[in-house]
Amino acid sequence: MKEKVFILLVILLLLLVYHVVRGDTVQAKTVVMDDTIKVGVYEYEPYFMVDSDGNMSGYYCDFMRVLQEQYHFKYEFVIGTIQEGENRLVDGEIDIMLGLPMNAKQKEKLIYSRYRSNKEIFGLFSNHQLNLKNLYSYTDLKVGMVLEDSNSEWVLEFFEANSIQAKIIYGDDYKTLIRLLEDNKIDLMVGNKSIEKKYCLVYEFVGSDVYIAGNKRSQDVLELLDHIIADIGREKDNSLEVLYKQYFGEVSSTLNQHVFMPIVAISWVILVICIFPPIKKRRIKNKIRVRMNKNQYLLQYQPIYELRNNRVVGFEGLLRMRDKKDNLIPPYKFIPEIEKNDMLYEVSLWLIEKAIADYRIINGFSGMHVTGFYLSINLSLKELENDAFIDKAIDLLTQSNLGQDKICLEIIERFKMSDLDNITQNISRLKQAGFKLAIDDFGVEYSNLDIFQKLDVDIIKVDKSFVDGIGKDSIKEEIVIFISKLANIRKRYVVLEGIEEEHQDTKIKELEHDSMYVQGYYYNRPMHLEQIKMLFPKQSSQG
Ligand code: G
Ligand code: MN
Repeated sequence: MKEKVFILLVILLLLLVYHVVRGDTVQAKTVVMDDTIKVGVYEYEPYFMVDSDGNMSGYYCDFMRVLQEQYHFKYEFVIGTIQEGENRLVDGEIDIMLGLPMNAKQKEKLIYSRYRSNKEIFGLFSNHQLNLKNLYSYTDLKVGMVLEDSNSEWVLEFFEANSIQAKIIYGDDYKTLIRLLEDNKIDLMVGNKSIEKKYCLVYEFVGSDVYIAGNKRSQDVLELLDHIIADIGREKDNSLEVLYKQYFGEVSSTLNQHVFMPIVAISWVILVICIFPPIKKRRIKNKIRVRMNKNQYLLQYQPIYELRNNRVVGFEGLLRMRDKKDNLIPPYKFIPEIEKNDMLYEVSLWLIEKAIADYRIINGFSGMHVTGFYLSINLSLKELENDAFIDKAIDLLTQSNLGQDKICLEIIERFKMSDLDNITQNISRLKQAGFKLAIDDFGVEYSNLDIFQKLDVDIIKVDKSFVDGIGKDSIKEEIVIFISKLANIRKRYVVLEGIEEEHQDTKIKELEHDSMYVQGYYYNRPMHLEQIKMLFPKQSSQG
């Protein structure tokens, strides 16, 4: 850690020296620019607006004009979303982009001007008279945000810090959010201060600085603009300052950057050491929330069969992710990120909601309404131990009116006996509310037969490692037989999972008893909802 700080300080010192030398030579250096500079902008009042006749106006229009008056160069605007602009910049289709925050996604491929174009004021707006206190009383507060907006992170952080429960609805742009607000589909939206005249400002934020960004090939363009801005800054009646005042009222301290350079540099050290890691975490959290919101996560389902009559009695929902190219990503590639960023809590709630919705769909397919038919999802022990999580899970099920025993929570058996007391109460609350409960991967690690007695669960899922031993390893096979018998006596169901071969199926059929279920690749791989519909068109409904 000490080394890191030392290296940073050296870099800083070099930066400062460079800066001083450069500052002295600004005037001496002249840059000749013949080509038209392509300037990326995005529509955002009052920075850049286009009316229905295609007339452009706003701060950035005037800003570029002021620069051009100082030093003649040719430029044209290329309009798009922030994301499009960033991509165009990386691909070299444009030379610079106005108003890009430092935390742009592809920032390694970009360079930034020394001049910060603005410090942004934005806020939470409503079309009702609301104040901050009102927000706490909402149980179902809906907040609109623009996807990929760097400001969203601050707002999410704000909600989290103030324990305000909010559901985030993402829109593609600010116009969409305003429409949602007008239609009362959202209670609040994140927006620029310019809409303050029309909507009630509930809370004001100061956003991140935005810069003029360039790519590796447009370094000379950025230098030119920096020089022009510095030149204007030296004039007595600084026309950029006048312009800024005209749009934003107060004087932007960012215009006289030279004075602030050491301060800026020191804040960078603080940022790198203390603030970046939490921001990164918040960004990942936000990304995970966007994925939930856009249904980029999904459940694939694997059938669970009742051995006695080959009926499907349920499905285990397995979490998958779809990437931008529509490929399915396996869980080991994305679940660690969810866990590391403490998002399993939210994702697990999302899973419950998803399973409830999917239950209604699958149960609508012919033959899928046998007695006891259920969907199960996996839950970690950490969530089971969390009382707040249990409250929310119960709320979701109760409000859905789905009924008893339709959703099963599979809990991975990784607990020691000492944990049991903590969780027995939560298990009984969940059961009372209508959840089925299963112990997953039973037999591994702290296997303890007392669990049969102590935990009031409905289903025991015997770990695949034992099932693999059927016909191969007599001890493992005996364990499977023993657990199955015990479960039968204790009136629990048993699921033998991970059955892959015919001989296992044959052997299991010899052991079979009334409450034995099976699951595995031998029967089916996990599948999408549509595949379920096609694979089981005529399963007879019994019971
Ligand atoms: O721990 P849990 O039982 O929830 O794990 C389920 C995982 O096992 C899923 O990822 C699922 O795809 C996988 N699975 C299900 N059936 C089989 C099987 O027959 N063989 C193997 N190797 N994996 C299986
Ligand atoms: Mn499972």
